[in-house]
Amino acid sequence: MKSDSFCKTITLICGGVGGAKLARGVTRAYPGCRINIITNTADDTEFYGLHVSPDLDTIMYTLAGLSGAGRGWGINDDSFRCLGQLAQYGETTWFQLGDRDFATHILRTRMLRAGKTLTQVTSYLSRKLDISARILPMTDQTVETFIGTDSGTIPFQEYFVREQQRVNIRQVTFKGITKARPTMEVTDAITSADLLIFAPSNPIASILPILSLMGIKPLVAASSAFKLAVSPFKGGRAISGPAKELMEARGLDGSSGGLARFYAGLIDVLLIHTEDEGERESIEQIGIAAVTVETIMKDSENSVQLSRKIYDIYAKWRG
Ligand code: FO1
Repeated sequence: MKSDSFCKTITLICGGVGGAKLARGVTRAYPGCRINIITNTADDTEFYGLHVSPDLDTIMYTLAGLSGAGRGWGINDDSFRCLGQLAQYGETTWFQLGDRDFATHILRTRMLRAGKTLTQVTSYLSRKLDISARILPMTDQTVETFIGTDSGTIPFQEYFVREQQRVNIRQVTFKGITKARPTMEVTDAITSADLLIFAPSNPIASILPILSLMGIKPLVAASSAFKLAVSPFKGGRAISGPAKELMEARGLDGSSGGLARFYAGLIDVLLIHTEDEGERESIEQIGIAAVTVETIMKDSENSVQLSRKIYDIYAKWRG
């Protein structure tokens, strides 16, 4: 599909795995458009003194063709010899950093220490990986997600990876969110968008940190772009990951209906799975049009099909 007179800039707002799948479809379906991918960084962390940005890396590796199948994170067929050696030295190694993946974190950390911003580092790495879409960290400042559990508060990666999401969630907080500012690149990507897409990422862990940055919600609400979100729920359950549990921890129903309340005032259309047809009425009462489609992206072809469907809905809306 080529760029046309009314869709020049597409901006995707996303986290890691669900975001990467849709980003892959959007970049293939709209090769002539300018594509911005605003990415969550609130689950960034440090291991062995290195800055790890899981969501930025998942998007980067997927668009570079280094990842996409299997686990959904890291580089396909990576080896883990460095991690094995760290284990022999008695280090904790529950976070699986592959050998090739280490290269990204080493370079990123060196550039950050030399005074580059995360936006500049991401742009540099993307260029080296021949990625044409602009991958934009939501902020250049530090925001950290913490999960309050029955036995204390832990950083997000400890909850997600070390504890395998098996703990009871009482609270989700974003340390640093009130001080952090979206970058100029991020605000430009929102104001210049013709089509603004919220990916089927975890609404609380991935989308909420972006929406919570100062000025972002009003900017999205006021944007003249066509605004659409893809639901990560199917039949009242999350397609993958702890989206339902985290929504409930924030007092929202973990379903497409709950998601419509989450996006109230921010989007025109919510794409829901065909199994969620029964939720249409409650979504439309909120003032959001619901469209049922196959939202599951098992492979690259599904991602392209979903992206084309989004375009068709947008084109119809534009008239
Ligand atoms: N997720 C896991 O479930 N287990 C891992 O060991 C793991 C390692 C990892 C290494 C680098 C990276 O960029 C991501 C990694 N992830 C891993 C994924 C990541 O922790 C989560 O998918 C996101 O934080 C949730 O968006």
